[in-house]
Amino acid sequence: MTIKERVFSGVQPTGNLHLGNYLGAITRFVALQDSHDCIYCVVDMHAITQAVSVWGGPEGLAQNTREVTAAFIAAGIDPERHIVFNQSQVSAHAELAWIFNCVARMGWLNRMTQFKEKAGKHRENASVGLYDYPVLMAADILAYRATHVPVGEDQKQHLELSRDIAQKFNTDFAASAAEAGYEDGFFPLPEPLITGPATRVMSLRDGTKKMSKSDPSDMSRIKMTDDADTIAKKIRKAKTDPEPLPSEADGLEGRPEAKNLIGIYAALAGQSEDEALSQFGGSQFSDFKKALAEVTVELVAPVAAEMRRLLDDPAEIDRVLASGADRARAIAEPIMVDVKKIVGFISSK
Ligand code: AQP
Repeated sequence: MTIKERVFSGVQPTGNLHLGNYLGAITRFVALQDSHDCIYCVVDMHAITQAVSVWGGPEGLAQNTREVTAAFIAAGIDPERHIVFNQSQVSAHAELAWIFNCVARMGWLNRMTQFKEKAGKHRENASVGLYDYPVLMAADILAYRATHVPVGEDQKQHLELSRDIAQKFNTDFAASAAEAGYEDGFFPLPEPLITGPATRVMSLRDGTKKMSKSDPSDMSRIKMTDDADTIAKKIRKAKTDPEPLPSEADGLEGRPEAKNLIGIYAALAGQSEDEALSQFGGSQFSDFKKALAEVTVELVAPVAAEMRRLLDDPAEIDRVLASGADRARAIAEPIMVDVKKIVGFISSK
C-alpha cells in the first residue's frame, strides 16, 4: 500500500499570535494548498500543557481558538477545500498519543530543548503534558499518516522525534503491520518543511531569542492584531546597535538585531537579504525602521481587519471547526482501527 502525500501542521491557541507564527508557519500553510491535501489544526490540547495563566482559562482558550482559526482563514487558507479544525474535537489525537507514549523512550524526551526552555528552573513544577508535548505532536501528524509538516525552525527537533517514534512503531510492529497489508511499515516518516525567508523570527527586544507568544514583554513581538500605530511604535523602539546598516550580508555577523530586522523586511518585501541590504546599506536604523514599519503595516493591517470581521461571527467560525473536525475524524478513524489491530487490541470494528 503506498502512502499519499498529506500536509499536517498546527498552531497553539495561547494568545498573542505573532509575525513569527505568520511568516514561519501560516504563510507556508497557504502556499501548500495548491500542491497538497492539507490539514491545519488549532492545537488546543497542546495549549493546556502550560500554566492556566498562559492560555487564559476556559474563556481565553475558546477566544484564542477562534482567533487562530480566523488568522488561518484571513491569511488565505480555504477551509472548504482543506481541513481546519481544533484538535480536541478528534479523539484520535489522544488515543494515538497514549500508544506513542509506550513507543517513545524517556531518554528521547529528556533531550528536548523546548521542554528545558519552557520549564526553565521550575522543572519539578512543569505539567506532565508539557514534557509529553512532542509525543502528542507525533500523534497529531501520524493520526492522519501525514507526510509533510510545515513548521518554523524551532520545531525541527520535535519533528525528528516524530520520525523516531514512527520508525520504532514500524519496527516493533513490522510483522502485524505486514499481516494487515502494510509491508513497507505502517507510518510514513514525516518530513519537516522548514523553508522560506523567515523560519526563525527573533524578538524585537533581543535578537538572540525567538519572537514568542509567551515572552512577558509585549514590545518583543508584532501581534497579528496590532494596529498601525502600535506596530510603528514597536518597530521604532526595537533594539538595534549604534552602527549604520552594512551593504552586504557578511556585515550582519555578530549583529543579531540588525540581522533580524533586515530578515523581517526581506520576507515582507519579497526580497533576499542582499537585495534589502543593497537598498538600505549605509542607512541609519531610524530611516530603515520607517520603511520596515510601512511594509509590516501593509501586510498585517488587512489580515487583522479580516480577522476582526470573521471574529464578529463566532458561530460561523465554530461551524468551520465542526465541519473540519468531521472530515478529520473520517480520515483518522480508519487509521486508528488499523493501528489498534496492529498493536493487538481487540476491537469490535
Ligand atoms: N519566532 C518564530 N519564527 C518563525 N516561526 C515561528 N513559530 C513560532 N515562533 C516562531 C512557528 O509557528 C508555528 C506555531 O507555533 P506554536 O503555536 O506551536 O508555538 P511555539 O512554536 O511554541 O512558539 P510561540 O508561538 O512563540 O509560542 P511560545 O511562546 O509558547 O513558545 C510553529 O510552526 C512554529 O515553528
